[in-house]
Amino acid sequence: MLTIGTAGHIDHGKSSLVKALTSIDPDRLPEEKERGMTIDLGFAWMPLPSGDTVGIVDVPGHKQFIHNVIPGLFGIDAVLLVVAADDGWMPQTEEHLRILDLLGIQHGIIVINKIDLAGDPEWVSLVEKDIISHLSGTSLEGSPVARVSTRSGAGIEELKKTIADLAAKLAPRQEIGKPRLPIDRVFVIKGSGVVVTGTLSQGTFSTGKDAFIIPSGTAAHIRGLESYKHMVQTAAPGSRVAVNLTGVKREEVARGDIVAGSRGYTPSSRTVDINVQLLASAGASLKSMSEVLVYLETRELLARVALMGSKTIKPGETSLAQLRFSEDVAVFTGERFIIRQQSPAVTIGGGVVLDPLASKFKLGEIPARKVLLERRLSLKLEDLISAEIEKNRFSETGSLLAASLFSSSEIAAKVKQLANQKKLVQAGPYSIDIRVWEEACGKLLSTITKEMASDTLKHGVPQAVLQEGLGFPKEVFETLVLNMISSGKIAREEELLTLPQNKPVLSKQQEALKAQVLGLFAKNPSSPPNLKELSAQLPSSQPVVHYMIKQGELVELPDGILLEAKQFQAVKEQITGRLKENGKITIQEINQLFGFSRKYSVPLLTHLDRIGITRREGDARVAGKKLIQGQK
Ligand SMILES: Nc1nc2c(ncn2[C@@H]2O[C@H](COP(=O)(O)OP(=O)(O)O)[C@@H](O)[C@H]2O)c(=O)[nH]1
Ligand SMILES: [Mg+2]
Repeated sequence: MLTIGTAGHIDHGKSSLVKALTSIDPDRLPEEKERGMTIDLGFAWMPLPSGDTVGIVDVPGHKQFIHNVIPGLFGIDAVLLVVAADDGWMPQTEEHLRILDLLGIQHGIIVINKIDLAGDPEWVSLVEKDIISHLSGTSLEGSPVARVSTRSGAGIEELKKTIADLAAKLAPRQEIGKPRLPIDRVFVIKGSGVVVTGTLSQGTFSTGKDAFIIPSGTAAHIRGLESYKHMVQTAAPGSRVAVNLTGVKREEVARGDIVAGSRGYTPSSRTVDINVQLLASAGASLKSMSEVLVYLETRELLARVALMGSKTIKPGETSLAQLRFSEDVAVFTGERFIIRQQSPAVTIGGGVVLDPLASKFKLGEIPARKVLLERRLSLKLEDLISAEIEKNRFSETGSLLAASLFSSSEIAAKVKQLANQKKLVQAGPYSIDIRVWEEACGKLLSTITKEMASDTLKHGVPQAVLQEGLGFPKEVFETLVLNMISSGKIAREEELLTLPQNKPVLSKQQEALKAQVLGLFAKNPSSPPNLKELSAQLPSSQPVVHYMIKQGELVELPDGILLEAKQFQAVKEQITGRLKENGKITIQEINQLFGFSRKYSVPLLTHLDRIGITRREGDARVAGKKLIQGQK
């Protein structure tokens, strides 16, 4: 579906032209009829020989109503730029052309109207020549020219054919699954309720579906859809639609709001990074932090323009900058906008949204920020993805560039391609910048290496500590770890990460400590030192003792009781033997056998119970599960 708009100076015959083409009078307001002038947007449509319908948005030409013109020109596929033959190029023709150029409207037909008043065709040719010179260097350069008179009807049929030819040439509107209807009118129909109108973009709407009003987030329901005076079940992108909404009140919606099919692709922010262009015709330089009126789709918003890296830009110059709004604004990357100054009220420039979810920049951040924004300038998906994940370090792939003019499947496919080309890494639901990934690999390895070197008895570094150090979510960290394990760079021991083939070794000093520890055990077989006593007697022996436990040279029992492994083994065997002989053993017997006090025998039996050698029965111990199984 296509929508075309009119543009041009007041009284040059835009509304008359729409009427001549469609037999619909776009001036619908009583005040418009009375004053004979378009004040607000008008709408009409005409059938094409192809069977399609083309919608027409008629804009006012008076400079006083330019705030109504811009919302009308947003979202059009092509324009009919009307110039009256008797008047020629006028200030509003110029301003409208500037706006069309800033919005990037590439297609149009130049309509020289009122040729009945021009007298001789020579004059019309002069007017045409002048128009062509004005179009030079703009998005409409090279557009076809039609000569008509809406009064006599001359040239109208030919113009209809030119429109049909243009429509056939234009690519159909993109369906990216992110339907949005920037509202240009709201009214109430008795018995139906709230109706909003606009040009549907980037997706389809269907009757019965849910919708959301952005920015308020109010949930609504699409009760009915009308396109070109026909009730439709589904409305296609690019078509003019009237949507009958339930669930919202009249005062909850206004021009400028957006009806969206989901909240998922309409994140909003108060700061939006842009590339801004100051028109050569702007009367003065643009100072950083100036307050301007921003026209975005059908919205009109006040914002400050924070220029990046310069205090002012001169007419004709462009700059990376940031729009700072006083409210949350939902926009898409790649969307164009217009800026006007408030007084005197003139269009001074426009630009394109590069990052709709920006944050206020600090002076020191400007150089790095500019690098990423310059990359976004191409508006190519690959560049946008790489700038986006470089900015965030990693992003959830599912919501990556949600607020952009690309479908989620296009984005997913491109992410996959970039991952195959090793330009980014996919880890679980996240996409990670390749440099961030490589840096993290390096940092992980160097942290582990450093920690291990600082203490040769260390078995590894806790994963949680390493994950926190990298600031990664669990899935990203886990993917990184698995990747490094499979490439043999690191190894995992339970919750610790270590170097492959890492064998804790004792230093000479520690070997000496170990000998001292063993000496204490040999000296006191019936009352060996526990953990606490060891660290009191041999300060700094703790890592050595833990190493010995881990190596199986010492056995740790409850309450910090320690036994030398070979002693424990002997004790275990003797108890096992007793149980086989007598069927049971008591604490008293154990104390007698080994010279232990309860301080040792109780933890010993607790441990043996735990490992299934013994089982408590009354005051005695009998054979445990493990022991019985071993006997069978
Ligand atoms: N003589 C003549 N007058 C025209 C023609 N087209 C429009 N007009 C008159 O020009 C005036 C302005 O037309 P309108 O369509 O309202 O202009 P708009 O402001 O551009 O929408 C009206 O009085 C029209 O009747 C034309 O082709 N020839
Ligand atoms: Mg008009």
